[in-house]
Amino acid sequence: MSMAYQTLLTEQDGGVLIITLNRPDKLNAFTDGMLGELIDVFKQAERDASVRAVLITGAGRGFCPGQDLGDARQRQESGKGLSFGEHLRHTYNPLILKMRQLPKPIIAAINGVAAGAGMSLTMACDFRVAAESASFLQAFVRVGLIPDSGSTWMLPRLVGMTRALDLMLTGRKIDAREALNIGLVNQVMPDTELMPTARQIATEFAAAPTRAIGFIKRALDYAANHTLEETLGNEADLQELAGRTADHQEGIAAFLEKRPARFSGE
Ligand code: LHQ
Repeated sequence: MSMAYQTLLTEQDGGVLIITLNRPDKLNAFTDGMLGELIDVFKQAERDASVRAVLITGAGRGFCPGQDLGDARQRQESGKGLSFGEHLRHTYNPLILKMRQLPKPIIAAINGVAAGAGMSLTMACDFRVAAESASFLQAFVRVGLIPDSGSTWMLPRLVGMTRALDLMLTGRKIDAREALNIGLVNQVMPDTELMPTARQIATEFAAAPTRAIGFIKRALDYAANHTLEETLGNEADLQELAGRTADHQEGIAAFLEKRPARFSGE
């Protein structure tokens, strides 16, 4: 996959597409342009069968501090452009849905501060590795806003209501260790080891049975909003599909032949 973007760097390494948010002087704050490019790159990642995992990180010392507040104020002052509600419906909401519905794993390598919608972006990923110097804040309340971009859905599911309320109502910043302790991230690495570790994890995911991973994401999102009875039915439907994949055949063959499986993603 090769694409030229203004606010993102992209690189494909084997089956891993690496996306770097690239506005380092603003800690990679979201502009409309960046949000549009992110939606585009995730659409391309979905279409391109050679992409079997996505790794997302930030350039420079920040991961992403959420909406570019300079942009947001300009839009309000000019009286032009979309209202906040329309803005969310046209940009953040489709991006977050695209990520949750991408039938491939998304790994976040959180290299620095993740605030507001930048923190939401990390939570829309499937696996989070943080650098020791990373930090997280639900910055929204600090600027008189409510958590958006899926934060109200993801954060309590990841860390529970007590902690979600604490973080959302106070907007306090937590460090990577606290994020690990409350279950917000999977791993914390020394800063210099963040990218090598995240690339290794993404490479392993890219060699996994991709279709099963897509079905697992779908099954969990379905289960979050349905009854046990409905969820059991959905599991049966998705297992039917998983059972017909080449990777399932390969998994069984490899087990019986006592060798490592070579999954094709088919
Ligand atoms: C920034 C930003 C930023 C612009 C740092 N914008 N420049 C959705 C839809 C509709 C409307 C509104 O909102 C949303 C969703 C949201 O995301 S709302 C929440 C928006 N985010 C925030 O409120 C966080 C604002 N940033 C901060 O609180 C701090 O910058 C953090 C704690 C993230 C980092 O602090 P420091 O490490 O001390 O860095 P810094 O503050 O010095 O920032 C470095 C530069 O980045 C600086 O620029 P400058 O030109 O002065 O060097 C900041 O202005 C810029 N920057 N965040 N969101």
